[in-house]
Amino acid sequence: MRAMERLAPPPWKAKVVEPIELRSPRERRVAIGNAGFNTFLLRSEDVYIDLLTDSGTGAMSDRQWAALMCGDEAYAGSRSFFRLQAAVERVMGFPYVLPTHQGRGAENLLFSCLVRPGQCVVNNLHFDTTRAHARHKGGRPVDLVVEEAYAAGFRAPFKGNMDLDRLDRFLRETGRDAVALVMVTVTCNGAGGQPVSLSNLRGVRQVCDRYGVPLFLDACRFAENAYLIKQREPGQEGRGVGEIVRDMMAVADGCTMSAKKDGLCNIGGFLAMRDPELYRQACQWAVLFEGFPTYGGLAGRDMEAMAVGLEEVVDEGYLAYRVGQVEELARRLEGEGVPIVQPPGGHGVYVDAAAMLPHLPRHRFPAWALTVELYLEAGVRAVEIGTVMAGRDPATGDHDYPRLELMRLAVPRRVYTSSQLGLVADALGRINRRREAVRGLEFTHEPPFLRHFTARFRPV
Ligand code: PLI
Repeated sequence: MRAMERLAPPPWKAKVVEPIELRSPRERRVAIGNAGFNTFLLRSEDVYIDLLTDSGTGAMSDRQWAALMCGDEAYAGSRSFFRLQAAVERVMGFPYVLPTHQGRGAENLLFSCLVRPGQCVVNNLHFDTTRAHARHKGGRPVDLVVEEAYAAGFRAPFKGNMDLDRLDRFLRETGRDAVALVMVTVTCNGAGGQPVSLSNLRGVRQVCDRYGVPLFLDACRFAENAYLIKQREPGQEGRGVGEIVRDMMAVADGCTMSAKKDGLCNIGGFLAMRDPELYRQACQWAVLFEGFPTYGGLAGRDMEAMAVGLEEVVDEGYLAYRVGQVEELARRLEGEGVPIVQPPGGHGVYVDAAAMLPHLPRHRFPAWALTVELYLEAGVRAVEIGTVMAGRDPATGDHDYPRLELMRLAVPRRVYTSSQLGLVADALGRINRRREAVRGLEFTHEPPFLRHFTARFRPV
């Protein structure tokens, strides 16, 4: 693994800017109180540096903005659809494409075709919407990521890998008919934006072939994954990212894609595949859930921006800066003694809140408490990936404690400068030095499901 010591400058300059403002400490106290101590309920104008998500929050290029003007808004047979289809085929190699309003729309179409009630959907680690869509079709989501994904401080190059032995055993014991499909999420968001190696993807394909199970990628962050393969996988360092992307996709029968991440767009997604029969079936569902198959819930202009974004995202200058910026944030946090998931992944840095705030029991939500503290300290918005987000175990009614209690600092694409991210590291450093003073929280309002979006709390 190669750690970059100095961040290369970005291969772009700013042409449009959006003013941001740091509220006073008193205003921040009022804002977070009004939001029920939930960063999802803050107004974005009360946020100084917004690291809630890297999804749909990136800056488009001048070429993407120019492409918007060329959108063909025809209901059927839009020229913009054919541009998108050609870009997907060129970059990823899949001939059949169905645009969707965003990534979860693609999950809905795919699972509507492939998942029957009672069947399992296997993933390295399901993202929430993927898990929810599998369940919505009566499926049973199963996570088979490698064990080291759960060891936050342990450094391994590919902590997003599927555990191939467990996958083989699971498919053998469960039987082909009880498994709808296998998915691999690249990069693995739930484990810290950790990449999946090319050799692991090829191994997953071999196991799937042994049992005749289809394999799809959740490709949201495919370019970041390819760049991390180039950096970390022996034998891949001399290759182009575009080539690595095509090798990653070559193992799969298709992919779901949220263009809000590595499509460099503010909205959009697609389902791509090789099988014409599956495509025909998915078109039927597309008409019902998304729109006619040549627009799928998007404007023609959105498809134009996506086509350009897919070509731009595999640019190695862009990726070196993108991944380098995340690495730099991680280095600065390490310098402050803040415990983080190691090594940093592609799209953000994940703070190990359980390790940072050991005085807080899990039922006082340490990672959530840290998001509140970080907002109060510096107007920075992060997101909890921990106990609150995990929800309750339906069988016992208790919190369904996840193995990791993390706070994610997701870095939007082409948005913030190094000095702005440095400010985030400084703020967490200050909190770390007085960490025993960070208070836990309890619910004042707890919604029955997807509770993190609208829950309200009070400090205890
Ligand atoms: O938000 P969507 O519907 O465009 O995409 C859903 C989705 C699917 N897979 C993965 C790995 C995701 O990370 C994902 C969305 N992620 C969000 C919103 C995030 O904040 O990470």
